[in-house]
Amino acid sequence: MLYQEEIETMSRKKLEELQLKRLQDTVKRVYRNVPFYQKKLLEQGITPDDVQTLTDIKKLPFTKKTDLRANYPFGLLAVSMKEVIRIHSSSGTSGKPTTVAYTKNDINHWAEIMARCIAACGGEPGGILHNAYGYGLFTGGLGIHYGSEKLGMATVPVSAGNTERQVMLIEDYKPTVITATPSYLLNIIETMDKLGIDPQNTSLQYGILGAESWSQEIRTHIEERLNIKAMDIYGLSEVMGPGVGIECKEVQNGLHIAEDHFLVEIIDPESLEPVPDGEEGELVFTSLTKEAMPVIRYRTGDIASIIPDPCQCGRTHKRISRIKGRIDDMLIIRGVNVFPSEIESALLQFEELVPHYQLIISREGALDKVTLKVEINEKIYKSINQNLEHDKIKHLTARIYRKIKNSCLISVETLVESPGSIPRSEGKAIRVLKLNEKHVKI
Ligand code: DLL
Repeated sequence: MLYQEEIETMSRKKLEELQLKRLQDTVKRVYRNVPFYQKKLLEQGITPDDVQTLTDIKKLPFTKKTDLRANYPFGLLAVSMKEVIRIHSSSGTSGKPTTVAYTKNDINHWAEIMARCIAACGGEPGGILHNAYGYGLFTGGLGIHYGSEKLGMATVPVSAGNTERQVMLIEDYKPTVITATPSYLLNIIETMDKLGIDPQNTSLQYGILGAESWSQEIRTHIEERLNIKAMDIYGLSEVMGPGVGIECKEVQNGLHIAEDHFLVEIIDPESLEPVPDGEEGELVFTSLTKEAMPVIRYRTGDIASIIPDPCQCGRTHKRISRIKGRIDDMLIIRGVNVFPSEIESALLQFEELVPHYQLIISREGALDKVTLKVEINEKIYKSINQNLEHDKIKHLTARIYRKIKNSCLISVETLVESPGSIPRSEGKAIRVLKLNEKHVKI
């Protein structure tokens, strides 16, 4: 269903006219109201009048997460605090969190964008949506919530955690749509198994999953286990929250960017030049309608590419590929670059394993060392009499090692563990554990 058909299928020409007008307004607003941006623009010898076409975006400075931290908490506000009606915050791996703020219009736009995302994924007015994203400072819970209500769905604000209760509510309320991180949904499926409930036979039809990177293989696994269609949703607090990009249920290939609200660029993270469509690079967003905390050319640290072909669903907004991972999460092992999602894809091919794993990065002299922890399923565990020294396990370990070496070109020490030994996620899974880094979670 198209929630805002006119906008979602707008011709490129009209869309670009709208984007230019909104870009010009945004640049004027930050130049006038945010000393940080005024200084940056002046340093580059630019005034808002220099933005005459969309390609003039290239003249504008980039914004990074460190800029948000340096201006913590409210230094980048473009409105007075009296106009702010919501504050969210995102966790980071070090130092202060980043804080974002919203005016009433910002919240309304976000709800509208999220409503069309949910509609693009099969949600309909009158249906029931089970929202298992965390509520709180994280943008997931409330972001989805407002969109779901706006669309007219009965929204169950269950939040993350208390997984047995989640299963009971799914059984009792019979929602058609579930929203959660993919790793938490895996946890919910596992809990259904434990409770003797058949995941194939719930009322669920669609999943809207994101907030962390997940491979196509995990998607297939979730779709088969739950007998649903699972769509990818992308977003980040600094730019808005969930809804910046959404897959459509018709095609399930690439995420449509809400281009009436965000200008998307993909750049080479080294040269900072745009890369051609179809090539991978770092996603950069400029907000076009945000009032409280607009961002200019925000470098997300996320790797994706533009899918140049028009989408068969009829939406004209550009699509990006699913996110390969964050630049910070890329492992560089003896000169080879690997994303955890690539290791995940390789692991999902082993029927003996459950889809949970952890990569532990430690230092060995000057080099990074990776240990991969995986978990066998109950059936195999029973068949080897719970003896992890069994030859079957040695053989499995060697096969996993070889598979990763062949498909990812790196050697990882592989540890096969008993069922349940890897911590289950209730939000964003911590798949990569860097032993020398402090992880600050809020
Ligand atoms: O995770 C917003 C969100 C909530 C998106 C619910 C989707 C659903 P942050 O906590 O600020 O915001 O984290 C943003 O999470 O830069 C990506 O690295 C990662 N991320 C978000 N969605 C995806 C996705 C929310 N679909 C950071 N695939 C982003 C891969 C994702 N990574």
